[in-house]
Amino acid sequence: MIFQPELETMPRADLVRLQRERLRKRFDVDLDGLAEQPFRVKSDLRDAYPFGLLRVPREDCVRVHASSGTRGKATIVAYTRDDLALWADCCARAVAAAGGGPGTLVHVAYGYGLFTGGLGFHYGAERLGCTVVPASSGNTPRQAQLLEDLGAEILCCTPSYALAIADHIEDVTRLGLRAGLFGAEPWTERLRGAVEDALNLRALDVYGLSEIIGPGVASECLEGPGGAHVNEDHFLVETIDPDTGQAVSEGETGELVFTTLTKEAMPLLRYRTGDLASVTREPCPCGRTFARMSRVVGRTDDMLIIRGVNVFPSEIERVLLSVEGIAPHYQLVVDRRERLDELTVQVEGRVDEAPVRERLERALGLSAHVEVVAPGTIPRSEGKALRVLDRRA
Ligand code: DLL
Repeated sequence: MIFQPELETMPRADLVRLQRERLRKRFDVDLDGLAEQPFRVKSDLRDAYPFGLLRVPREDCVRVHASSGTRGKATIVAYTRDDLALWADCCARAVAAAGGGPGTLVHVAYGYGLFTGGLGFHYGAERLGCTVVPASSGNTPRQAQLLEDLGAEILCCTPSYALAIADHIEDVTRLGLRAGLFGAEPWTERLRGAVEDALNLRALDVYGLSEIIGPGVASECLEGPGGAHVNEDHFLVETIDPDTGQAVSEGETGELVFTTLTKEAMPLLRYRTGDLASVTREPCPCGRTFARMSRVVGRTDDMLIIRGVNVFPSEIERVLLSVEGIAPHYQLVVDRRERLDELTVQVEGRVDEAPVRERLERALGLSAHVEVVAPGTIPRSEGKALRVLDRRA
């Protein structure tokens, strides 16, 4: 189902016209001159903490949220009533694209509170007319129980939390789940397969960030997996070379940059996300005309440099989950011994360490220790998984 077909399937020429009008109105900037505008970055938000970037009186904001602050101090974002409405629309589009509609039972296990995941999906699903189970995250055995008892059809949580919930499900055939809206953290195609097997559902990627709105900046549809439709009537997307700031060509991986076209409280022009992905405007079988972004393949700041070798955690995940018998739970520990960096990869599952080590070495060009630990040893996350423990600092 398409929630707002008049917008989501709009001919691209009309869409560009709408973007042009909105950009002019909001920022007094012409679309053709966008590339000359300066970027905004995360530290602009930190410097303006908490309310320095508000473009409306604080009293006109009806809600605040915060970014998770995993990399430094959290930043505050604020919403007017109309901001909340457009956000709910975007999340309703995501739930509809996952097969939801009025009456669909939607279980929300993203954290409720300052994090945007829980309340974002909550109001999106309500907006669509779904029956929402506002479980929030935590108390994982009860999550499993609720899924079994109430028969939710759509699950919303981080992919790592979906796996943690699956640990507590005795008989997956007793679940009514059809689809899941998973995001807020990087995950690979391999992990998608693991989540789909563990919960017997279609796992869709949903992308977003607090600074831009929260979840619902982009979301995958059931018909055209492999790309999340960017809600381009609200968010203009660019992909740039992170080193030069110049645009990369369509389909090439670059850093995602967003401009909010409609937000009132905290509009942002050319916000650099740090997230690396590619964008295509190829038509999608679902009929939506919005551009699609690939999975986030990494962040400009999550690259590990170990003994001079550049390593992306997502690359390690891809290698690990290609090994038969490895469970989709892992942690990377980076340490410094006798002035040399060491990478230890902890995994669970029924595997021998030597072949995993060899495969990692071949793929990364870096030797790593592999430790197969007892099932349940690696901490399960209730939200964003903490995959890397860097003990060097
Ligand atoms: O994580 C918003 C969200 C909630 C998105 C629920 C999806 C689902 P922040 O806490 O501000 O907001 O973190 C934003 O998380 O810049 C990415 O690095 C990462 N991220 C979000 N979605 C994905 C995804 C929410 N689908 C930061 N794949 C972003 C990879 C993602 N990374």
